[in-house]
Amino acid sequence: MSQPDQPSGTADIPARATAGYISEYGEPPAGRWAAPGRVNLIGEHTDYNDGFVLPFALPQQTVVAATGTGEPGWTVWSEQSGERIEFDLDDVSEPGRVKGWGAYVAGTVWALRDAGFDVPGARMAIASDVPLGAGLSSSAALESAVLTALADLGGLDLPVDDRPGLAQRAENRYVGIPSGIMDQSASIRCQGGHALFLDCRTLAVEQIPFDLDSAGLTILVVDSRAPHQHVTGEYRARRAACEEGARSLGVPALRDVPIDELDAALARLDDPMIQRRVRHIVTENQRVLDTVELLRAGRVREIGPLLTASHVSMRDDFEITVAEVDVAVEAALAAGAYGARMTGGGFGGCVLALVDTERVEAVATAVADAYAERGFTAPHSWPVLPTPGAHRLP
Ligand code: GAF
Repeated sequence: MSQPDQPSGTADIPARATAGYISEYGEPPAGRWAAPGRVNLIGEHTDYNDGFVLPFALPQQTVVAATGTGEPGWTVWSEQSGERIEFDLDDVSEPGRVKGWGAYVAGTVWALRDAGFDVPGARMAIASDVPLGAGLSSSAALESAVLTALADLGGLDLPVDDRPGLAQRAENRYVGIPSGIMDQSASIRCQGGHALFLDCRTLAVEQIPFDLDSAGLTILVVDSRAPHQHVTGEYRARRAACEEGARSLGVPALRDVPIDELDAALARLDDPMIQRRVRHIVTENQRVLDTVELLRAGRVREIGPLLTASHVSMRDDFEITVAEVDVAVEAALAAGAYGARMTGGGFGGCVLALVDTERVEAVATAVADAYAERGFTAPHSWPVLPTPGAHRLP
């Protein structure tokens, strides 16, 4: 647990955004806005099937230090890239004009303008400790932090409930990534000490108390550091398979297949691959509902088997895991975790494990040892607690 480059989750990110702002623009910013990354406790690939998810926000966050300029045009410096970019109204007149990390910022401006908002011009400096490419929603954190900053600076009449959809639109339409609504919802709508139970069809949310401390439990996040390959292509393929399954079954979305009709539904599908995809989504939705029931009853430890069953379903039915995440899950379970699963879109990324707080070191060490035995790049592990969603910093 002592790797030097594990995410810090500490208060120095706001200070770094401020320092970057001052060094780039020669004066302090008007304000600073933070938005977190997320882990998804359970409910994977269910969001674009109109289903249920249960993420919580991480201590790792993206901070935007910003000032309105009073004229259309945006200048953005990013600590991670060391670059400063500029874009103007022309660049946000249609999707795709700004590329790279700047696309997430320009896309957010585009989505707001496209929804009819008068977006203020601004200078921004961005710092973050949400690991990139680890499946912890670094892009949603960036979109959400920028959106929150611009909404505040411009005094935009934009209810919190409507914000995730706009941030998602920036990613879907401007950047061109076909993600669902979960990550932006988590980054914007999560509350400290709670997991966010989101119905991705109605967008209704319930804040579910997730009190790990008083149960003597910890969620350990393990970054598998497996190289992400073909992620967007595989994600698109999973979406397409789910849509085909829903079409074949004559339902608007796989959310509409009740768990007690799953066997009959599977019997109506010819393609074994589509059967597996459908089974994952239908059983995963049920696992989210079961997890929520247990958490409502304060039976936190008992969610462990549901987490592990979710992993097995992602491994065998949805086929989105890789050796590194499977090994992390197996090693965590063997070292005493109550449950463990890959979290996020898949093909690498992170695993979360529910462990007794006193076993955190032992579980992290067991995973690191299992990686060393197989010659995998050493994993990074750190404990996390549910933190608040996007907000203005004092
Ligand atoms: C990625 C996507 F961005 C989310 O919308 C969700 O589909 C997730 O993968 C899988 O649950 O994070």
